[in-house]
Amino acid sequence: MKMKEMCVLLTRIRLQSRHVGVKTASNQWMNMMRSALLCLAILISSALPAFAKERVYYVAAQDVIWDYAPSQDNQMMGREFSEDEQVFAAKSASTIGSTYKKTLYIEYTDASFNTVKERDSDWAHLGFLGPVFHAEVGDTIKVIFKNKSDRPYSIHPHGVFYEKSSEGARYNDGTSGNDLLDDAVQSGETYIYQWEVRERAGPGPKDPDSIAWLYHSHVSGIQDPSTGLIGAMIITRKGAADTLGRPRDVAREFINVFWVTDESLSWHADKNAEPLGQIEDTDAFEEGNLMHNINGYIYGNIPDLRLKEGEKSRWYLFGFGSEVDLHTPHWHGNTVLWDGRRADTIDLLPASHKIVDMTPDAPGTWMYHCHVNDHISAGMTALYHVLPANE
Ligand SMILES: [Cu+2]
Repeated sequence: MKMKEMCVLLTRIRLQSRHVGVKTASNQWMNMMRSALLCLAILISSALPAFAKERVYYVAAQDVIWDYAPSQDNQMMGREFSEDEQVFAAKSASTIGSTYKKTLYIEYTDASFNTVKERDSDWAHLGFLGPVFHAEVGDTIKVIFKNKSDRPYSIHPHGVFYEKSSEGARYNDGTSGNDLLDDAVQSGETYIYQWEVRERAGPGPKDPDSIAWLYHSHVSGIQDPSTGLIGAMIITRKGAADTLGRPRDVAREFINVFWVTDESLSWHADKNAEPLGQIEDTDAFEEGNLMHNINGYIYGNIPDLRLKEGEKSRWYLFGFGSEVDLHTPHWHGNTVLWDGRRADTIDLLPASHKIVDMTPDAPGTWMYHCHVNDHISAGMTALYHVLPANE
């Protein structure tokens, strides 16, 4: 029954009670007033939109030691690294191996920045990416950013609406004063970024119920992300989110950034090369710094890409980097829907995204890799696991 119809019915019931003849005039008047107030309350509450939320995240830029291949072997093939693979994954007189000093966006539980917020297994696959900011159209995202590293960094978001004081990038835009504070947050300082999640940041007419955008440091738009300061946020269509801002129409979400991260562009490049001393083979050294990764993992080391047969999952796919970064993620065993079309391979370019849905019908452990030849051999490979529906 519609709200207006309910009000009419309520008023009718009250009016009919006048003819019963057992109530006094003042009682009847009170009942009619109560009905009117009740109707007014129902009408107002049905006209108001769901309360927009402020989504608050505590994020630090922090130096860490990152391992692109914690298992120290080729997980996708189930064997030790071959000689060619060792260029990227093993330490030698001319190659650094899989372990680098990096600076990452690390999520904390509160403004004291004492306790790191642990990731559950659903999000372990994020690897070196920063935390996911979930929000629904109409919300505001507020990031309290503390720079715990020793260089100035920022957070520049894609997609969402920001004033100049929350853009996180410095260039010749004619701004001054407080509008420059967000551009480069100095070592030890804290800054609050605030972004409006307007309709234009949410899914378009042909998008699924949620889409994703990158965010990254932009003091240097090249060196900062190469050092590790990059992450993604997920925006859900208005009315389609749960209380945490996540899309209700999918059981699992995955964010994958396909990227040949050039560790020679990291602010820590010299420090990382220090233990090698005088480098014998500079070609091997430069090649070995090109980490062909998904979320900071090579050769099948990305963990917990798990989903269930018959359950709908959403994959937010990004490219990043330079002219070598044309990537074609490909799933064995199952297919995906993109833009209303069926596919098992998707094409990506640097900082572009595509969002696809997969409802797997084939249980098992499957290959998932970039289909560019050179990228397969250099380690841009993974395994994803489809658990049987009855398990
Ligand atoms: Cu690729």
